[in-house]
Amino acid sequence: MRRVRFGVAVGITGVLASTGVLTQADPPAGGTVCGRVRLQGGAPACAPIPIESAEHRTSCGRADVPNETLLVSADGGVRNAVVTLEAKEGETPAPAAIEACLFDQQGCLFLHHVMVIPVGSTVRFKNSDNTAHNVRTNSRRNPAFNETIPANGEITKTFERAERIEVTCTIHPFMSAWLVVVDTPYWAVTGEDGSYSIANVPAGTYKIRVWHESRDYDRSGPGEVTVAAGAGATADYSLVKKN
Ligand SMILES: [Cu+2]
Repeated sequence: MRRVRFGVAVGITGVLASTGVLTQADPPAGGTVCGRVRLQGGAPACAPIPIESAEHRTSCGRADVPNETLLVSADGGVRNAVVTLEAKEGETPAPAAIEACLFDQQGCLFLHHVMVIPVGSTVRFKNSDNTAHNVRTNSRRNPAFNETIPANGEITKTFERAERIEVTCTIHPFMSAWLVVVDTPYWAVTGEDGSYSIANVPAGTYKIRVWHESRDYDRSGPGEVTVAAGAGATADYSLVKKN
């Protein structure tokens, strides 16, 4: 498996994560898959999450934290949805692992609410606060852990299997985030407006999946996408409230 140093796999596509640091031959001419993930109907009010403990309010320096479980732009774009492509026929190429992805805690928040990493990647779970945090992974396919990270400390873990992992801090119950481990090089995380783009995808037909942490919504949109060399393909999705 190829390894990439110093990649930052956050809020960008897997292809971009490795751009500029690989020394292999240029990838085959490919196309781009792009689109938006939008919420159907009105966005629910997501009030900040109050910090109940006076001790935590003092150590965190705040009275509440933003509720990041469903971030929706003014025109309905859904942030932090994960879009992945898998080859429909034949093997999907193995993604390049990334060393030292930074999963930081600042201001009693996980700095990135959703992070995508390719399988085999190593993550630095860092605590940039002056108060202790904890990292607990509710994982099944990768070894689960539950470790305290002292103020300004960090721990390093490697994730070898594809899995969507909820990450929490057992000290501060209002802290949660997601680490999404993917076994494809073709992925993206939607931005603030719900848009995504996956570039340099070799021509072919792919299964396309959209994941968002909310369990209250179904995804509506295409299940596959066909990419032509040098061309763009659009795949838009809606999150539809379950009955
Ligand atoms: Cu914490």
